Amino acid sequence: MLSGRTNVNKFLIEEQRRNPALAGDFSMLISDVVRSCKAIAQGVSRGSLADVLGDAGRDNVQGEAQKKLDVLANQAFIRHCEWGGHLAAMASEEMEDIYHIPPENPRGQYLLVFDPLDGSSNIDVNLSVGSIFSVLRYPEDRQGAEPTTDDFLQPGACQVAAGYALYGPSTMLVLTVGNGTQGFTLDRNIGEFLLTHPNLAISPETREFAINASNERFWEAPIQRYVSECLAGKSGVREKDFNMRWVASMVAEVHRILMRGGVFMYPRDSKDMSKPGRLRLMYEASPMAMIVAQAGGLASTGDERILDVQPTSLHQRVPVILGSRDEVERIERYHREHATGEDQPFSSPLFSTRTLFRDD
Ligand code: AFP
Repeated sequence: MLSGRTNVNKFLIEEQRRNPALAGDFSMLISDVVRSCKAIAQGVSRGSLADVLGDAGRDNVQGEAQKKLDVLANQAFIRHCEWGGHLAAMASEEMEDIYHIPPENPRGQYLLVFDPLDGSSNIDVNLSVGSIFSVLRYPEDRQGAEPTTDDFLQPGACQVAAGYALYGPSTMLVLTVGNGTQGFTLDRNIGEFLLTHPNLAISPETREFAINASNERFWEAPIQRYVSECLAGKSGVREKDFNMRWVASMVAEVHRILMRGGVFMYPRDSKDMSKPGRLRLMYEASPMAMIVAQAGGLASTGDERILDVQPTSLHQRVPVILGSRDEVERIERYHREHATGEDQPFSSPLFSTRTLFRDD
């Protein structure tokens, strides 16, 4: 039976008509990405039945153990997106260098960056995971030349589109092409993503935050201040009680924030000084920042907006604070106050330097 809902292809074609800057085969490129996500959803949902769980037996470029599904999901993106003629090159969390389109296929005007399976430590315990993607333009003056890593190093503000697929109780696709953020649900009966959550909007206020609290001792001071104020609840300066969540899958956390507000933090910490955060800029932080910003929220490192961060390498890490606007702005203020020393505890000279209360 026809549901009357817009499917993702119709949505894309209408967006492309509305915005002539979405040149060439833009809608067909996103359709290829969508097909990759459907294939991954199928593998994830079959789990043990398809023998896709467990370690692949090797590490990725980050030195993290690859899961079998990490590898399969990476292959799904390549297989579905390399032949259409819409891409100049691809890059992924699972590949050290950029992926060149095979010479037998035509090249297109876009670059695709993706995390094929984010939150993959959740796979073996059957919890939500997702795929994240970002579309950039292949610089015009480079058309025809062999793509290099430098072509990818564009700040998030240059993204043409960003999205994620969430493989949860239902499979959802959340997508922005720069005109709001839209949510689609996979109807498995007809194999299509249907628009179920048009124009998602993140409430500016929240009483919910998400952070891996086991890292507390390593957090930078502004985050320690923010979280301790949330934990103090009604009896503290915030004068309201907060709730906390941690799924350890960024896609699931961002999705919750799009649905009911909240703030997600993976801040800079001192656990490993060589890493300025855990999350990757180009295929985690930047696409999520665009999705969140298009839904009225904010994404920041604490010191600058994530969409403004100029990448210097493909697998660069970055601190991430995103979600409800008021909270992210507050955390940015705490960073500024820390930089100027304004957040130092107030110490009154009354009791230590004057003799008024001393027993001497
Ligand atoms: P994996 O994809 O390696 O499981 O990492 C997931 C992730 O990048 C992000 O999705 C989570 O928010 C974060 O890492 C979880 O980190 P912790 O392991 O510190 O909870």
